[in-house]
Amino acid sequence: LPTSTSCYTTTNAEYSLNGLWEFIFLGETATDVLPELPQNAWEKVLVPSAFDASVTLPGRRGLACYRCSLEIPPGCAAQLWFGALSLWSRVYVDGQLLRENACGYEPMRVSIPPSPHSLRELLVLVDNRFNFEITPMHEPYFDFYQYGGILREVKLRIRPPEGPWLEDIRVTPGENYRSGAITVDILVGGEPCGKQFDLMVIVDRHERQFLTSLRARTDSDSSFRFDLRVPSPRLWSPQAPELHQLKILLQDKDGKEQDSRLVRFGLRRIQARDGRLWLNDEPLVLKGVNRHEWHPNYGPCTPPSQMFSDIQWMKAMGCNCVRGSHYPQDQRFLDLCDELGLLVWEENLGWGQREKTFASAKFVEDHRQALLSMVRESYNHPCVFCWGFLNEAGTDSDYVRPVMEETVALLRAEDPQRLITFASMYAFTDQYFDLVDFISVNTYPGWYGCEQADKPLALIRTRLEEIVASVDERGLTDKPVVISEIGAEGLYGWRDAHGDFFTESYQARHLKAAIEAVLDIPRYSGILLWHFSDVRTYSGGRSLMRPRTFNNKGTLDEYRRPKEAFVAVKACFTDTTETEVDA
Ligand code: ADA
Repeated sequence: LPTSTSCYTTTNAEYSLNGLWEFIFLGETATDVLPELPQNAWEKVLVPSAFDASVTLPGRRGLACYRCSLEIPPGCAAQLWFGALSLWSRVYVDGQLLRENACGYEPMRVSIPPSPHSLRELLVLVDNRFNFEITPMHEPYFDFYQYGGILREVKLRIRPPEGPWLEDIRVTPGENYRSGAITVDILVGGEPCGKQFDLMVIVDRHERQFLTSLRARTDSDSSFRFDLRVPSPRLWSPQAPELHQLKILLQDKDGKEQDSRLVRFGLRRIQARDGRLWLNDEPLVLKGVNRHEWHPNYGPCTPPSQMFSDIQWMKAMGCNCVRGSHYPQDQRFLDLCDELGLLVWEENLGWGQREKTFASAKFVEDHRQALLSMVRESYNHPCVFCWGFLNEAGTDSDYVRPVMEETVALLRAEDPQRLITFASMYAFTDQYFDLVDFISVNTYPGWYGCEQADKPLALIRTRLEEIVASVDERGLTDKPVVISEIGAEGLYGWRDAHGDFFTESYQARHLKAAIEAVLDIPRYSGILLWHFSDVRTYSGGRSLMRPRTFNNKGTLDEYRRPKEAFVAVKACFTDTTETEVDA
């Protein structure tokens, strides 16, 4: 556990800091300066977790402080890696402010400068209050509960006493990916250190190969690019999720290892062309769900066992894809999707932001930074097939144009191989469909606004036909179209002979109609249902549309108990006629 630090004695290693930390809830305290911290009243808290999903502070908002000690060999630099700190955070080591973050789900690296002392104090301030000036990314009107805390893993990377070290490695499948062609980009970090080092690689478990020598260095960061070939290539797909790995080593002239990193990757190609999606040159139809990382027992910090069973549920339902709505994904979830074979749409934090938010320079910068971090952390996961951004922003208007254009340019520059999209709520009036690789539409026919309709379910197919007709009328015939959200609320256990709104059977018939239409209309390349499981949201303005203050559009309820919808979706996605829940 991180509070017992005696194991942190070797250099060039990575340690998990998950475990019990010291914690204090400071409530209304201001965040502008490091507050005076009491000597007593510290409790133990498990990291990762959300303090406002805990037994003692459910639903509380305010400032909280987390503390643990680190042992870093004297003179060594180190790096902290945070999976997610939400909503706002500051990281201090030995009282020195090292980093502030306001993006919530942004994975973050923080460099710790060397010190002559080995015992160091790590202090993390976290605030989950909404304050537009400080956290313009977050708004209380989002349709999912936003929690506070150290929500994901924390790691400590000890650097070698002197540079260089391996900062980042990106593996990109090449044009000839089928024959194992990859491009490897290596970023070497660290202060100059006079000596010579060799960069070596081991592909899968083959012989160690020499890549290049690093001369005595005068700068602090250098990048290198190599074209390599995987000797016995196997393609990655959801049906056959084959993975390869490479180990990059930095060694000195006597062969002594200075640093090393193992990277897993997959050989696959994803494309959007001729109005269709293609995976490994075969047509791809997305069948999937949107998924919030959430469970009543853990809030937004689901453990790997829960992630694993969520993936089992999705696969049992016949899904080949999941949209990680609406923020970057936990790296452990992506690892599982790599291995178990589930395509992932990863997107940055966003929900319905409008003019006020786009006018904030801080928002624009935070958004840019969050995109860079998301791509950097998730680059090597073959399961991630596209980058999404800013769910349901004001894309029928002009004021979003600079951010939309910059976002697409940034993602294209950072990653030449993945597709780019955003989920739009403006099927007929969106102004930005031409920017992206495939068009994604969130639409709720047969639910919102259909109260007066005689046959609300009949609206579904009509709307879905109108959407693709409108896209094609605008001359976007080469762009694949995906329904990125569609659904209706079904309250678990609410079975009623009338089969009206909110019953399990209405929801099941609704999703069946939607899936059948999408799979039948050739212009569609897939459907992502809203939603995987029921999820907590806010009361506020939506209370009367959100029984229990939950978004109840899950095919499973929040405890993963299947509704009738699950059976219906499974039958449509797997083309079977099973009526029993047998997953
Ligand atoms: C939107 C939004 C989702 C959810 C959904 C709903 O399209 O993107 O996060 O709020 O609507 O249930 O209304």
